[in-house]
Amino acid sequence: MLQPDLNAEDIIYMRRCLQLARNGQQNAQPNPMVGAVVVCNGRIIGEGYHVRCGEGHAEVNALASVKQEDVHLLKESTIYVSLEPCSHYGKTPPCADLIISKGLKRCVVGCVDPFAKVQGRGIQKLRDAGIEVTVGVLVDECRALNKRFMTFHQLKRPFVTLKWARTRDGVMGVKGERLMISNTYTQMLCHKRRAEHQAILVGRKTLEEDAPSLNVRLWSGRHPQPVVLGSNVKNLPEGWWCFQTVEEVLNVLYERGVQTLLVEGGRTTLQAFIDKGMWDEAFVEFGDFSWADNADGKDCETILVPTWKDAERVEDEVVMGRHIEHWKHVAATE
Ligand code: AOF
Ligand code: ZN
Repeated sequence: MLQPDLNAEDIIYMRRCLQLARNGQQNAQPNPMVGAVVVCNGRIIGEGYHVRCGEGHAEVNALASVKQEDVHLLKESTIYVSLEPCSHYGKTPPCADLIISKGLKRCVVGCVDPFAKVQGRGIQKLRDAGIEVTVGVLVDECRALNKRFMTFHQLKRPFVTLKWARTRDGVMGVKGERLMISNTYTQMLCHKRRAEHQAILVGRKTLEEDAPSLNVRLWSGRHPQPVVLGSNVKNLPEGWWCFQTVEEVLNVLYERGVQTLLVEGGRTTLQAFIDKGMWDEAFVEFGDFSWADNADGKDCETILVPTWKDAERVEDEVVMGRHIEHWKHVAATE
């Protein structure tokens, strides 16, 4: 979306907003990461970001950071925000009202807030109050930063991340054996990944055979809600949720406000999400050995990696020499 009045200065300050917003990565969720910058005649007089869900929004923090001696400049200033200022009373009052009451001259917005209670109403409020509003500066980057939040509100389902580990020859498991592919470091990464999701899911077979705890032990952070997919689940651990189908999982998680779901397997479960097209990104860890070289002539039944289409390789992560491929679903919202 190219705007006629898009200028180089707007891009520079919006970049700063994005940089500030990322500081909220750990604690802003399930709220979006948002950054704001107040600028007067080429000088930044205030900056802020949304630190923690439940606390002040980016605009509130940016305006609060303006020094007493600069307050009189607000009437000539522009406020840059990576997400549309809110128009609703949530845990905090509307940012659009605050911007209006402070008398700012102009507001530059990165992208529209897809949250049903906002969706353009913040921008409208500002315009109705006579503030000049520019929308869509670095729009793709602003949306990508909060891709999980965007997916949740636009597609009305959680953002789904798939994760598995494989040997060089494409084996992700062996029947009746515990095949260890990850090492100490990639296990830590896996726990970090868990802490970044609100819910985590495995299939019935994985629950019964591996009895995983699915919590965060090797990293610090919140434990995701454990979920199992499958019918006739025996001995559901306390506090776990159980659903029969992919659709039911996604619908109920959406209704319960769960924005992110990490699917850790096994193969049948991963394949079920892939076949329905219900995934957004995937992390595939490559072990440092081939099953065939290590099988010692044993006649075991191997479980091969899922098969997929519409998957696009994005970038690799390398953790202590281990390769982790990062893929995204091309139909995913971004
Ligand atoms: C903004 N600036 O920095 C953020 C916004 O419960 P609340 O009051 O915190 O409101 C949460 C909603 O506000 C969230 O779903 C999203 O629509 C918007 N987030 N808005 O103006 C911000 N973080
Ligand atoms: Zn707000």
